[in-house]
Amino acid sequence: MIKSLQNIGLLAHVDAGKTSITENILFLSQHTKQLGSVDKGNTVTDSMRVEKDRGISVRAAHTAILLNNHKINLIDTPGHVDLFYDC
Ligand SMILES: Nc1nc2c(ncn2[C@@H]2O[C@H](COP(=O)(O)OP(=O)(O)OP(=O)(O)O)[C@@H](O)[C@H]2O)c(=O)[nH]1
Ligand SMILES: [Mg+2]
Repeated sequence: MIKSLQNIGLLAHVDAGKTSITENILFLSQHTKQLGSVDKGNTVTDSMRVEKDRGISVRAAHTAILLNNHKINLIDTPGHVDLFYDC
């Protein structure tokens, strides 16, 4: 049974590390078996072809973790301002 639900949006300037920290949260909470890298194009939230090729987030991506029955939604947003307004 889920005890609580929190929604966390990661918002910061371009290349601040939003996608990298999301990837680390997933890995360190044991929701993924390998730590992906933006530079290798294998993160969970930069899943579009254009995101992998360019190493930038193009659209907001949702993922979630469950810790001791507390669910935390993570929204990894793009930092490029022209893309941010498309979220
Ligand atoms: N030195 C250093 N580089 C980092 C760190 N976190 C991320 N990077 C690098 O910074 C670059 C951008 O990281 P991202 O995680 O894509 O940053 P982002 O905020 O999601 O970028 P956008 O979504 O495009 O705005 C990549 O080359 C990462 O390897 C960090 O803690 N230290
Ligand atoms: Mg990103």
